[in-house]
Amino acid sequence: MVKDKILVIGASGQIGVELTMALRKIYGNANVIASDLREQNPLLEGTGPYVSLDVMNKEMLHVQVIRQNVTQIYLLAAILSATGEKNPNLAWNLNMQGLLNVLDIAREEKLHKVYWPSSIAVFGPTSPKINCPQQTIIEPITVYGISKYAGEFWCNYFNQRFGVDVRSLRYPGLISYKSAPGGGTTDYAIEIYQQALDEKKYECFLNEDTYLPMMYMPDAIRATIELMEAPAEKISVRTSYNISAMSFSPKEIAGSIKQHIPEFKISYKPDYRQTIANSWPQSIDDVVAQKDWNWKPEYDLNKMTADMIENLK
Ligand code: NAD
Ligand code: AKB
Repeated sequence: MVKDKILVIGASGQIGVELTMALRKIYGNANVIASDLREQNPLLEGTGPYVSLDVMNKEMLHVQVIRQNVTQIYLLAAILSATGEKNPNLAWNLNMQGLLNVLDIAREEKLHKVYWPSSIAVFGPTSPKINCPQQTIIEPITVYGISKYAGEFWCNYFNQRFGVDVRSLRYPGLISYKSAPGGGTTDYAIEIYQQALDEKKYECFLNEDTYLPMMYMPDAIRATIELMEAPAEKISVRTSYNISAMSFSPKEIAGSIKQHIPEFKISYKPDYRQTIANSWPQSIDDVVAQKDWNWKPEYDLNKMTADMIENLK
């Protein structure tokens, strides 16, 4: 069997830290190279190789891939929905050019596999709100969503035209406690736990009945690894797979927290992120992922809350 050498780009981010640690457990510390534009996350220090790398610098990226004998890339560097609306050009450039640089190098160097995440942000106000299917009307209204939708078709194109084995998931909002989130609309569902513990109160930037699809990080990491380890013939979707775990509103997550911290109080002050949230589906149908590679989540809202509070304490 050929030994894989993996490069994680954006390894210091919310997903990158936990995905790098999980990949190191499977492939061995020395075979998973963490890289990012910013400094290494303290949780990764001493656990394996780290290189400072800008995904926009294609030449440097190419040199690293050749020098380190990289065979797989996980590309996580991106600008998320809320930050993207503040700087649309930057979001478009990074989200598109970063992906094209990786796909080009994957084709030239015949990499075994590439992973690139899409998002529920591809969906827009005209998509079905409840159990939004894999294939449906897709008219995103954020620059982030537009870049993810275009990216999905670039992945499909590189697979069909050049045989690049690139795989992708449309993550819902991801909730975790190990590393901070990077500027998304769903970040309230992370901040709320820390504030509930520290302040016993939280002012939410979405209104109380804003339902969004969400997932706990352990499920997201497992989904990513299960997708990447599935035999290629099982992968029928080369744009990006819908995956789902739970759907809740700020009022419901507050209720779940109150079971552990009865004095917790939530108030609401919606801002520009409300418009973004309103444009997304409330829940996702992931039947294709279930059928193709047996996707099944483990965490619901209350199980996640218990784990978040236990760990944040
Ligand atoms: P994040 O912002 O926490 O991490 C992104 C990392 O990329 C950061 O550490 C950043 O320093 C790095 N980066 C930025 N520009 C770079 C560059 N030019 N070169 C190298 N590194 C660079 O984001 P995340 O939440 O970990 O998201 C990772 C991926 O998953 C993104 O594609 C995102 O769109 C997608 N996603 C995330 C969520 C979520 O809820 N976190 C949901 C859906 C999709
Ligand atoms: C965001 O809110 O931008 C992300 C996402 C759902 O892609 N968490």
